[in-house]
Amino acid sequence: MRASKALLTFDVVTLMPEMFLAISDYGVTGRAFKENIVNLNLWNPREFSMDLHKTVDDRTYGGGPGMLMTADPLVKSIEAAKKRQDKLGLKNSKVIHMTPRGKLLSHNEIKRLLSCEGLVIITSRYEGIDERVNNWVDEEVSIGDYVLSGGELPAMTMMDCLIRQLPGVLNDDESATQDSFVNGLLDHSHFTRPEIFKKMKVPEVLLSGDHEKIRLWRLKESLKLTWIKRPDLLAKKLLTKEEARLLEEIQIEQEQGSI
Ligand code: 4F9
Repeated sequence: MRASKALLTFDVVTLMPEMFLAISDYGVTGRAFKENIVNLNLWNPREFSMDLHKTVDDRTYGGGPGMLMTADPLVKSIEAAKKRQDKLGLKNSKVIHMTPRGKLLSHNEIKRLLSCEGLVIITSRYEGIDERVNNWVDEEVSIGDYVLSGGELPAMTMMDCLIRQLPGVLNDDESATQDSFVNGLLDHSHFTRPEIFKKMKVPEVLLSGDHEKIRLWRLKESLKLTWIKRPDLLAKKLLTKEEARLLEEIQIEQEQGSI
């Protein structure tokens, strides 16, 4: 057990707290929670509902289909969660609502959020939340241009991204330093045993033991994959001299029809 304080504390507001077992009890993230590198507390607005039936939703003013999460149980949950984070003395704690209208999550956004020691994450169900709750929200985050059945999976997506960046979570073998997006490029392709699979061979250079040659091959692969699959990423990236030279090679090879 880790004696020192967690690096990141999540307080999640959700009507479906059991869903978060997916992140707290499994794999790399499960290990991080077990080792207390990260902490998770769950706040169910239903427990803050004042009426007999523990209502947390209602029809929208102005009519139309769908229900909204009402303000009072949500705000009570947020305030309880914030109070707990304040008591822990967490620096730069933020309240985030997972919503399709939020700022798109990216590796850069994840790096920015890593400056927070505490996050209160609101996950909504139904058609969303009463607009007035936004007076308690610091940031809105989206994981992509699509609508899900609720904000829980987006919250867990963001939490997983954050957790794997924290020191001590990944071991050397799992290191995130060479992941896709870290250097603004897609990861290169990978091969493992056997050396020949259904007549397909592993690229010779990877068996050469020449680390500099392998580094260059991988960088060129990264550039090639990014150029083919995600040219938008390349357009945003400042290339090093070496990268620019490799990209030129790739473009010439492509014109010659060898890619
Ligand atoms: C949240 C979708 C963040 C994408 C929340 C339904 C959502 C979402 N990114 N969809 N509730």
